[in-house]
Amino acid sequence: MSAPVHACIGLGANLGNPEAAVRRAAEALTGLPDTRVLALSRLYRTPAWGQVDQPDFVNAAALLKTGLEPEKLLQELLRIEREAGRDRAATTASRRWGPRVLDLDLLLYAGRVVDLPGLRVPHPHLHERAFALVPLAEIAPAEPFPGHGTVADALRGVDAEGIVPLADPARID
Ligand code: PH2
Ligand code: MG
Ligand code: MG
Repeated sequence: MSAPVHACIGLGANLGNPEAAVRRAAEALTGLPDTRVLALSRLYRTPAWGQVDQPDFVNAAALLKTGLEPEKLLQELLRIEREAGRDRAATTASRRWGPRVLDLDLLLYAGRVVDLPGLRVPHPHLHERAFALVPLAEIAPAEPFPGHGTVADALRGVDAEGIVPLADPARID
């Protein structure tokens, strides 16, 4: 087991009940071995990026402290996606950036660069995705983002138009 480090996870969904899927996935992160969830952002409604003819997404971000190596952490994220009903074989090849019931992305890991088949960290599109940077900057603005300074630095380079927090369901006034 290695010394625990910060890892940043992006959560997203836009099929079925995306809000419930993101909340359930956040809950599942709390059950990961050798890992603590240090912070979870609010949930945001975000316009679809990359392929715009699909429903809006619900996105959020989580900051973990984990002893899992990046490959092992990725395996756990893929398991949570599968348990939420995501079938990669059915969607990935035909619809890159298409709709999904749940997407968990390893965005940043300990300020490190990882370049393996199937796993690149920082996530190769993070610096251009306001839907990922806005929630992440809410909980981890100072997190190092190799090649881009910090999360807060990267956020200044994107257009956050149309990204709005979901109403807090507990609040009645
Ligand atoms: N995920 C994608 C493609 N486009 N757009 C938004 N708003 N949110 C996402 O999570 C998202 C996307 C592929 O992973
Ligand atoms: Mg993704
Ligand atoms: Mg993904």
